[in-house]
Amino acid sequence: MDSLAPLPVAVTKEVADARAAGRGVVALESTIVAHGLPHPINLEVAAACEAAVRAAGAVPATIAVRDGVVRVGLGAEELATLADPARGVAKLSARDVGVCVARGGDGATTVAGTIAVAAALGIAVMATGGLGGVHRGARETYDESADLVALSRYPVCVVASGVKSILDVGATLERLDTLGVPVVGFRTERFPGFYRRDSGFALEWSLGDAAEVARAFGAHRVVSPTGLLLAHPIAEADELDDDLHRAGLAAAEAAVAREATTGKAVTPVMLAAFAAATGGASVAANRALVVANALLAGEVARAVAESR
Ligand code: PSU
Ligand code: MN
Repeated sequence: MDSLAPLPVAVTKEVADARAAGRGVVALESTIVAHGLPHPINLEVAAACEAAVRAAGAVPATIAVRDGVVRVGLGAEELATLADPARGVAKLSARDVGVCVARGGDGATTVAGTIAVAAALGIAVMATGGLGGVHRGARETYDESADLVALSRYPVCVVASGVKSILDVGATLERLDTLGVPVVGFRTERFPGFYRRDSGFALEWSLGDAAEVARAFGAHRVVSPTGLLLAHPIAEADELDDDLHRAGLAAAEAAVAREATTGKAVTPVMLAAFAAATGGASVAANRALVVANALLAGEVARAVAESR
């Protein structure tokens, strides 16, 4: 059985039963809860994502570290702790998980941290809102999310609404190409723009249903060790208005410049500034897209499980 042994791991009964029965499991990240969305909407979104995975007939496994234990599936108390801004839990990329466990700490996993754990456990599908990527100005700062390298390293199908639109989308797509990560649209030939349906970039591949995605990912895994990015656009009704989106982007960039933000804080600071500048409209869009991604991930996980 795939495991994280000898690390301390706590798997919920729901997830353990699903794995034993060969049912579909979807890994969910926890950084979006701890650092990506404001309190208390973050808690509501976490619950809605889990419900969406279940509605698709799969089982959600939200991943985090609590008291040095890797948690696969979270209870209400653990979620509340993560979601509480006063606790200021650590943001764990793949490189941070081991150190946090050894220190007995608490942390929320990013996409990178989540797929590192998921891959070790044999969980093949994960959902998030928008993948991290190459930041604007990376030519000077070298700021590129470890999500990209993690996707090139761990065989997990990540369902996301493209990458966050605060990023340099073109540069991110070039890096995914270099890293050998397939980028596949779900019922779209345009790379999604997170809060918007179209980032302005075309896709080479598009698939039409979950079974087709499961087949494509299964075939990909035979010839490559990388994960796959399934690009799922936000629903038309939930898209952020174009002018609001532009205002949000400007505010996000201004906030990072004003506060001279660097490192792990860049993305959370940008998302918070974006939310303030759009009067919370970006939070509503983020909620809608991540829940829709969780639902689709549940369908893909089911199809993957059925194909085994
Ligand atoms: N998607 C969202 N909101 C988020 C994130 C994704 O809709 O906050 C998080 C994920 O955890 C992702 C992280 O891995 O943002 C990227 O952070 P960074 O740019 O520091 O790698
Ligand atoms: Mn960064």
